[in-house]
Amino acid sequence: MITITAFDRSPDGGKGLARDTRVRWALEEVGQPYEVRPVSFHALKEPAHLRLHPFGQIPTFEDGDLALFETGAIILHLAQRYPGLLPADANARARAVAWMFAAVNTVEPPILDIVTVKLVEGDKPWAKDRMPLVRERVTARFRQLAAYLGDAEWLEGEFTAGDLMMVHVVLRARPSGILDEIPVLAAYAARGEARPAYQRAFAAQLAYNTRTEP
Ligand SMILES: N[C@@H](CCC(=O)N[C@@H](CS)C(=O)NCC(=O)O)C(=O)O
Repeated sequence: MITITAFDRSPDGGKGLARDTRVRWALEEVGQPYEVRPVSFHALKEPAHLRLHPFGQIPTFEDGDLALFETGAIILHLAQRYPGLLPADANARARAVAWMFAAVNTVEPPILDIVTVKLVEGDKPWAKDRMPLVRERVTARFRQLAAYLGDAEWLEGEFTAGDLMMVHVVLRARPSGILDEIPVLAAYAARGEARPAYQRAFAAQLAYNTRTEP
């Protein structure tokens, strides 16, 4: 049985922003059952978890004697192992993988900066000046992505792991309001959210994060 880790209590309270959601989504897309092992913030930095994830983060992925960290690697592994997330044509597969890298390496970093400025650097005297610059960088990336997407449904014709990763990444900008300022991308993200596999993944993490027992 595949086991992934997730926050014991996600800071977003179940809005689907934590990165276990994208792994759950990929597992749902390829139809693989999985178990979730919750990890507390304290346990994240303990030796047992650090052996699985050198940086003390979630999610991780275990299947038999394979242990993985990094959502890009986990989702690429799933996409290569099970049908449903990568096209059959070799060049189209390579393009889909390029979009996975673009999502985590080009689009996600400025989005993370918004959270950093707000939550980590919010008390610094320069935080107020920095925020508009950081937001502008996210907006610029989003405009480029929206220009590429145009009126297409997905980035490369059919839905791929590249879209899965990109949709989850752009959703992380929703709380900032920037996603809704770019209707093409907001609609793209909504198409991702409408997929039954996403719905199941979202519902599972929401149910866990809103449970009433301790
Ligand atoms: N690049 C990593 C990022 C993992 C990551 O930042 N996870 C967050 C949760 S979404 C985390 O564990 N944060 C707690 C911490 O860094 O202490 C990936 O894509 O898997």
